[in-house]
Amino acid sequence: MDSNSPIRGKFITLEGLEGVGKTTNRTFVESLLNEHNIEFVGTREPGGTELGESLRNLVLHAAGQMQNETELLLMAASRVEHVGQVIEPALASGRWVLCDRFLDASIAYQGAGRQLGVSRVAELHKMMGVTIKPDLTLLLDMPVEAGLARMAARGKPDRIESEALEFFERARAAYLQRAADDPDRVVIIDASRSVEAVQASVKSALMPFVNAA
Ligand code: Z5A
Repeated sequence: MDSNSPIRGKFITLEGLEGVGKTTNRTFVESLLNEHNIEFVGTREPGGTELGESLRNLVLHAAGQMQNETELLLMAASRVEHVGQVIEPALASGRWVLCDRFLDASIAYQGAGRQLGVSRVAELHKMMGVTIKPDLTLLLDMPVEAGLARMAARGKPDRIESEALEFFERARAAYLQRAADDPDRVVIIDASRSVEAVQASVKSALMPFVNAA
C-alpha cells in the first residue's frame, strides 16, 4: 500500500529525555484515541517485538563494556524488527501507531549524546530501509536536571541513565534541532509545567489529526 493511501493510519511518536513524562502522556493520548474510537497500537522502542524486547534488555542492562557503535546497532536492529513486524503492518491496516521513542531518539542519544554523528545515524537507518517518518512527534522538553530529578526516586539507573549531564545536554540540543529542522512534524511541548497544562498542549497538537480521521 502506498504511504498516501487514505486508509493508512497515523504514526505518532513521543520523544524527550528521561523523566519528561512520555509514559504519563502516552496513557493520556491512548485515552483520547479510545474516546474517539480510533484503533491503535501502543508500543515502544527499544522493544515492541519479542526480539526487540530482548535487544532492549541487552542494550540497557548488559554487564560490562559496550562500544557506542554496538549500542547504535542494537537500537537500530530493534527498530528494523519493529517497523517490519508491527509499525508498517498496523498503519497499512488503517490502525494508528503510538510509539514511545523512535528514530529521533537514536539521532539524539547515539548521534549527539554518544557523538557518533547525526548524519551517520540517519544514513545507517536509510541503508537498512527504515525510511518511514512519523506524522506527528510530540517532543516533551524541559531542562535536563529537572527531568533527572523527577527520575531520582526510581530504582537503580540503567546503562544510559547513568550518563553524565553533558551527554543529556547534547541529546536535548539534538532533539531541539530536529524540531527546528522539521517544524511541521515535531511539536515542542514545555514539559516543565503541570500535568494538566502539558496534556492540554498534547491535546491541541493531536486533535487536528483526530478530527481528520
Ligand atoms: N534510547 C536510545 O539511547 N536510543 C534509542 O534509539 C532509543 C532509546 C529508542 C529507554 O527509554 C532508554 O533507551 C532511554 C533512551 C534510550 N534511556 N535513557 N536514559 P525509555 O523511554 O524506556 O525510558 P526513559 O526515557 O528513561 O523514560 P521514562 O523513564 O519512562 O520517563 P518518562 O516516560 O519520560 O516519564 P514518566 O514515567 O511519564 O514520568 C516520570 C515521573 O515524573 C513520574 O513520577 C511522573 O508521575 C512524573 N511526572 C510526569 N509528568 C509530570 C509533570 N508534568 N509534572 C510533574 N511530574 C510529572
